[in-house]
Amino acid sequence: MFKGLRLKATLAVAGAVVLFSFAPAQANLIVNGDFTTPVPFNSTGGGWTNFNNDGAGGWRSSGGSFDEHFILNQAGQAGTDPTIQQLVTGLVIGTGYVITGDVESFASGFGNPAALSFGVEIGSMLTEFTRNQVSPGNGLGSFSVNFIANATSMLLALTGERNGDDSSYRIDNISLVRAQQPGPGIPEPASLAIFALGLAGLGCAVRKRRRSA
Ligand SMILES: [Ca+2]
Ligand SMILES: [Ca+2]
Ligand SMILES: [Ca+2]
Repeated sequence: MFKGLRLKATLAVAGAVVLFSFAPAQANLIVNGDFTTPVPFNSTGGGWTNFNNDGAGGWRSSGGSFDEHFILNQAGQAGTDPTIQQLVTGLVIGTGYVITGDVESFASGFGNPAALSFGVEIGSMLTEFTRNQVSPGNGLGSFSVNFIANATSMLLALTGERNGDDSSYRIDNISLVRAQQPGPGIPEPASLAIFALGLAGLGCAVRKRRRSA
């Protein structure tokens, strides 16, 4: 009996390994998302275009929690925001994607941690975050934005100091990948639950019929 149990457990583990190994690794569509290649100041290079940064902003070889990264800073200018952007190509229209990145507050004495000062814009879809959300306690944090592609090429723009606030950010490890979808033939948890409910209902119906017979 114990042998049978052990065999069942082994088969279950093997099954899980097979399922996970079928999940394909999603390719990052961002060029130089880890900023290993330098990005020239307020110019285009290393996959990115950046503008509205002051001398305290721009590409850095190290600093804070990061190795090579980028600082969004413009001394709190009200009318403009420090920006870095990249045209993402190879998107499939109607497909879901997720944008993620690491964020850390830079010069945390400036700005309001509760203001919407960090922006992630893909095409015309803008998501704004507060410093409290992306860099809790001014420490190392992250952001995540989901979207559905409405064009094969879309402009991704990351901005700091939004809405007149002076909060500035170090950013690194920017990624844009296809959102994970359940593989073919693997039922979603929701449909499994509906199936289980259906079975239970069938059981009740059979029992009722037996009782009334
Ligand atoms: Ca880096
Ligand atoms: Ca600004
Ligand atoms: Ca600033």
